[in-house]
Amino acid sequence: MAMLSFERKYRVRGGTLLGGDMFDFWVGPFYVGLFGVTTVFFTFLGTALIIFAASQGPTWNIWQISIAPPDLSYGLAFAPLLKGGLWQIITICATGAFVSWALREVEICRKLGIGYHVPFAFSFAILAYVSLEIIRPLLLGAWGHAFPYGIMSHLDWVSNVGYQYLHFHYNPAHMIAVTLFFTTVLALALHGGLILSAANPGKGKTMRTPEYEDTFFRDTIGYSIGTLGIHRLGFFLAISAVFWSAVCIIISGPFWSRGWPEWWDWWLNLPIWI
Ligand code: UQ1
Repeated sequence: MAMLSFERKYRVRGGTLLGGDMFDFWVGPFYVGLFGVTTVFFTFLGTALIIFAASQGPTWNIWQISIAPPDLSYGLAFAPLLKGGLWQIITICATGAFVSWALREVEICRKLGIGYHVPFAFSFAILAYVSLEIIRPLLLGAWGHAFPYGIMSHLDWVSNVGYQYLHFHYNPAHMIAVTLFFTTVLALALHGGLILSAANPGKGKTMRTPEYEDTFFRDTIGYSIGTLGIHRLGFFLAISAVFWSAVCIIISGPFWSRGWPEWWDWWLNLPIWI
């Protein structure tokens, strides 16, 4: 079905989670919904506050602008606006915008009668942000443990927090996360390559079918995961990478405060070495 007639057929009321029919409409190609309204609200307020916070800082150099969380001494309390309070409100706006976006995706899935896989996957991206900016600071007892909003400053934060644990690559959950990230890009490269190869057999030749794709992998490694399977694998690898990233940073501090190389002493301390 052509896209325009398909949209006419499916642009019907219903599927909303909250607000009933009140915001159940489209603006051009975009579905709005209550969560479209809240996304726009949090995004505009958050962006305006970022620009205002930057205006109160020492520079307009895009690389150097930084909006820092409150000092550790404020603990989990609200801080004055120019001493981390803006960072706190910006964080509320960012989380509100991300969650609104996910819920708007859910409403669109419900309208279309499709599964919730896209908002489910996106919720892992939200988890990554929330782990760093909310869950870990809460567990450590101060907003000052969160990262600052700045292009270079957030990179400095990552570097500093890494060195605080001496050598972050010895963090076992970090090892699992990195392995999953690399495996994700390997899977996407194989899949992208395979699809393009079947779609481009050469000038004047007809596109190849999935049997050709399966056969390529059966011939090379004796196994094909299948056309649906490769997408299940990609989905699993990608969300697992984010999940273990969240684990690796949340255990750093709240559950292990020494250097990560030292964590491996459990191996040397096994009673099997006599
Ligand atoms: C694969 O087996 C497959 O099925 C035909 C695909 O679908 C199009 C793929 O994209 C890829 C990459 C594979 C190979 C993957 C594994 C895990 C054997």
